[in-house]
Amino acid sequence: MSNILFDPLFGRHANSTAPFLLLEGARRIDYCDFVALSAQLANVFADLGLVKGDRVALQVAKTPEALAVYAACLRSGLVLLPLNTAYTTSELDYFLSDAEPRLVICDAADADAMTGILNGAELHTLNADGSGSLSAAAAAMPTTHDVVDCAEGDLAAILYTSGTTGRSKGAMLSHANLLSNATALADLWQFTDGDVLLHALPIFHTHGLFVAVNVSALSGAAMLFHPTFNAEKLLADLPRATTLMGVPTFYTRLLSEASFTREATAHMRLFVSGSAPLLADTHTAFEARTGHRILERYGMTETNMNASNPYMGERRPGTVGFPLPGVEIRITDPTTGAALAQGETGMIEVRGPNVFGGYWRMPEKTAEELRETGFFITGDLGQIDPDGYLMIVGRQKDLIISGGYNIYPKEIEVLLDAVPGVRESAVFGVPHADFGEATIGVVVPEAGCALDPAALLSEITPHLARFKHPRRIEIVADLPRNTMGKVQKNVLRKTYTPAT
Ligand code: MCA
Ligand code: AMP
Repeated sequence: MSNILFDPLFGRHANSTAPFLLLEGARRIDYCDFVALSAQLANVFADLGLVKGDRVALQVAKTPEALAVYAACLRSGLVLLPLNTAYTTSELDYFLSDAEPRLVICDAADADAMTGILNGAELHTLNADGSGSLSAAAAAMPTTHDVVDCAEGDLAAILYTSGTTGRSKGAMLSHANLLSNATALADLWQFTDGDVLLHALPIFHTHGLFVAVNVSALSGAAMLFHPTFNAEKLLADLPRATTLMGVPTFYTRLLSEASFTREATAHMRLFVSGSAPLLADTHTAFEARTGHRILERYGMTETNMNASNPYMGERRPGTVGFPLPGVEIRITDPTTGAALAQGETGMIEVRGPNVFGGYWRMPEKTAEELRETGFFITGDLGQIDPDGYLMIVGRQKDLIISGGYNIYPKEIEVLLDAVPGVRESAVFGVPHADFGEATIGVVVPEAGCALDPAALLSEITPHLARFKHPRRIEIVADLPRNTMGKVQKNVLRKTYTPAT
């Protein structure tokens, strides 16, 4: 039997008493115990009749048990569908009806709401303290389980990423996608079993789940596993860590802590940033304060990580470094797709073993973004400097990134436009000191209609995860448009900057 992802990540540690998860209050879970828990969970899934290729939806707090569900899916050949805990029932309804999971796992407090949208799936509960029906069922199971054969193309996970024009798309990630990326990153960033990663990211996205967890497990490293990002708690654990991975908001928040000093970070080996642009100013301030240069890298849900600044060598602010080993990056004309010369600005396209297989049950969307040649059209605009460093200079896709979370304006505009009395709306991001970007909506009323921003917000927010809520809504007479009639969001951004 061989499972190309589970074996190197977890299987080979089945007898290891090295620590894997370091938790609050001196609690620790060793690799062997984690692997045993994954076997018990896999036995629960098998008992329910789940078979290779079935989907398992997971919307729960960050716990060791939740992470073990991921490992259990890998060893069973099941496809994990991790879901942001902030999603509302109407957001979840779409994901569950599209992905058709056989099993849904949620907090007991959400079980009633979830029951209404299960669509025939089984339901188990898993709470923030690790209790729930799933843990109870697992406890009664043997700690051995025959790992299911999984080859390169077998699906490991589906991660939803919102569409710029319509419905969310499920990015299908294979065992080989995840393994190749973890291998490249662990090697490039020189991870070893002596590392202790401070893990304060959520585990329902690529950064916290695949980059942080896979790189650590592949290297036999331990993780200080924090349920959420809390600067004070993070600082308290810093002396035990060797590495940290975060979104830029982590770093700006740490810089606002007086106790985050050169001395406090002297023992650290590596700080990695990604998921959103790290301002060159933050990079510089961080180095001035700590003496460390943050290593910025660039990735996407569809491609895992594409590029990274070097571990050895110059980490250049405002750039995301070089393509990862085995990954090709080219810059093309966004209209014609023709390759551009080095130094010219255009669409960033990516090809390599990291690139996903397509969108779940959306062949047309896949064909629009994934070329037959294997190049994925990222929607990010970039340029390669004379030394080969990739710079992301903008985004062609209409997207806001707030604190590392993606917000697709279209999703909010559709809701605003549906409110009676609204003629049209535009949603966009403006610079924000903490989250990088903050979401603002401008709304044009129908002739003769009086609209109230607060009332508009209360109409749309029940349908949207909290992080997608516009921080401000303005009522305007009309929207700025170019000669083609397209709304000029760049003009709106200028008008409404700063955010408050
Ligand atoms: C929380 N809020 C937010 C965000 N997070 N609003 C906008 N954007 C956000 N990112 C809401 C809260 O619900 C709260 O609402 C209010 O804003 C203030 O929250 P606060 O307590 O300040 O925030 P927090 O709970 O401390 O969270 C901030 C955070 C978190 C730690 C930066 O957002 C986070 O963990 N972000 C990481 C996201 C991530 O992992 N992205 C990777 C995606 P109220 O006013 O009701 O209290 S993977 C990816 O992008 C690719 C592949 C890549 O390259 O990595
Ligand atoms: P997601 O679809 O959530 O995986 O978000 C991927 C997007 O995040 C990319 O297409 C980029 O626009 C953005 N992104 C990720 N890392 C960086 C980075 N280091 N700098 C700028 N943008 C980034």
